[in-house]
Order: sequence, then C-alpha cells, then structure tokens
Amino acid sequence: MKRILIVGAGGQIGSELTAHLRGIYGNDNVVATDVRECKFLSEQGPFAVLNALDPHAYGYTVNKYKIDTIFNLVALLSAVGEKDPQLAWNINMGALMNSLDIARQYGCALFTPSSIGAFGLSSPKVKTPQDTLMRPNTIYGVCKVTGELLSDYYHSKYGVDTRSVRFPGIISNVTLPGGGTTDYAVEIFYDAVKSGRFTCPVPGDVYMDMMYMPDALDACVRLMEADPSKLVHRNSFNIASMSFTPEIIRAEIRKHLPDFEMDYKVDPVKENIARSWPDSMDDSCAREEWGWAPTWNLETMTADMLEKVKAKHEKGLF
Ligand code: VAH
Repeated sequence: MKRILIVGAGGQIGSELTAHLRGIYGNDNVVATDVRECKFLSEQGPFAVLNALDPHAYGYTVNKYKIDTIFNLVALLSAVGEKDPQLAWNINMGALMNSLDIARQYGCALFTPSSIGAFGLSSPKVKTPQDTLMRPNTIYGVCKVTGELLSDYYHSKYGVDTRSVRFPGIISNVTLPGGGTTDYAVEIFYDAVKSGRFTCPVPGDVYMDMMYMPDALDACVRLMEADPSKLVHRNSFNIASMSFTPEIIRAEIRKHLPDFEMDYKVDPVKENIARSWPDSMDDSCAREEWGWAPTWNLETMTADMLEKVKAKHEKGLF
C-alpha cells in the first residue's frame, strides 16, 4: 500500500482509519473522501468531496491521485437500513460495484468491510465458523453477503486484490456511530459520563461481538499488508476480540462509576437484528492466514473509553 483512497472517510471507522493510515504512510499518501465536506479530515491531508455512486468522479479521483489501494467504507448500517431497504441497497451496492470496477480498471487493491451482520438466525450462534450458512434477515446483512460474494468473484474472475473482514460492533471515542444495532455500546459511555444514566435499546441478555477501534484499525492494515500467497480466504475473514451483553458492560462500567444506572427501552427492530447475529465468532482463519491478534479486552477498553470520553466532556465537546 503506498497511495491510499478512503471512500466514506467521514464515518465512525473512516475518520479514525484516515488518521491511522496517514500516521503510517504519510499524510500526502492518504486521500480521504466523503460525500460531504469533512473539515477535520482536510486539515490533516488531501481531501476531496466524492459521491461513490458517481463512477466518473470516482475514477477521476483514483487516476488523479495515482491510487493503488482503496478502502470502501460507504454503508448504511443495520438499523437505519431497515427504515429504507431500497435506499440501503442502492447506496451500499452502488458504492461497492463502482469500487470493484474502478479497482479492476486501475489495478487497485480493495478493502470493503463485511460484518457479523452477514450471519443470520440459521448460522451457528456460538463460535460462528469462518465458512457456514449465511441467511441474514436484514438488508444490511444481505448487502454484506452479496458484497463478500462479489468481492471474491472479482478476485477469481479478474484478479482484483479484494480483501475484507467481518467487523463486530466497533467501539470508539472519536466519531459517534450512526444507525447501527451495536451503537448502544458507544452511547452508553457518553451517557454514563454525562448523566450517570443510560436507557438501553437492546435487551440485557443479548450477546454481540464487539471490538475496540484500535484493534479494528490494526486489522485493516495487517490484512492489506498480508502476503497474498498465504490467504486461503479473502472475503471475508471473521475477526473477534470480545463478546458481551448490555448487563455485562453495565457491570464493567460500574467498577469505575459505582452509581451508574441503566434501564431499558427496547427497540424491537434492534432486538430482532441483535438476536439474529452470532454470540461469538471463530476467528482462527484470520489468526492463521495473516496474524490477527487483538490486544484490547472488555476491561481495558472500558477503562480507556471512560478516560477518553471524560476528557471530551471536560473540554465541553458534548
Ligand atoms: C451495525 N455497527 O450495528 C454496525 C455493525 C456488527 C455491527 O455492522 O449495523
């Protein structure tokens, strides 16, 4: 990877991935793009407003900056997708098809994340295998499974270097997530710090895989730098680091904030989605094929999130 383009850089992953990649490869070698202006991205390095659904503008940008690697992060997430499935399909798959065709045309490697949302009720729930039944019942999951199949197809048919991971819910303290079923695992920290109370939209007994952002960023780089001859799989690798329920993370937060209170106002859409996803994932293939190894766990993530979110609150950032 030397000349990198991030499409959808203004979101939860993209905002931190941009800074992370610029720290490794140099500011001028990482071009951030999003459909709207993102001042915080253009202050640090090259930025362009780009609608990934416009193949001409997309191809022009790849050619202009001599890109060799694309991170396509454009996606409407699981819960918001259920409000307008047709829009979710058009955006998610439109951006992916343009990314695949442009990667093929310009000889770029392409990373398009998948998700634990690619699994469904008929997938094994505990230690979900790398290769198993995938019948998701959300438009987000259908997009993710389709994306995996198309990415593998473009690799086998045209030799495009496509790679991806199935991200769990990602917990971060820079940019808030938007429209996901796992968003509660970020919102809980902000409410705990701000008011000492949180109303959770996901039932207290539902396990979901989660990951702290630093591990997610490491996975992106490690996979894209991996020796392709070692990759048996490509789209898409299970990766895992922790799995918890709302009750478990409440107890962990209370170790730091003993008076923290949580109640529930369950969102039926989020409950149905969350209950259809794995409780835990088998990530042995990622560990064997490209050295995946998370470094954060529930305890260390909780302590770091509270420290970072408290600092943001003290600065009046929320
Ligand atoms: C969502 N944060 O909740 C995303 C993610 C595994 C969850 O795909 O939709």
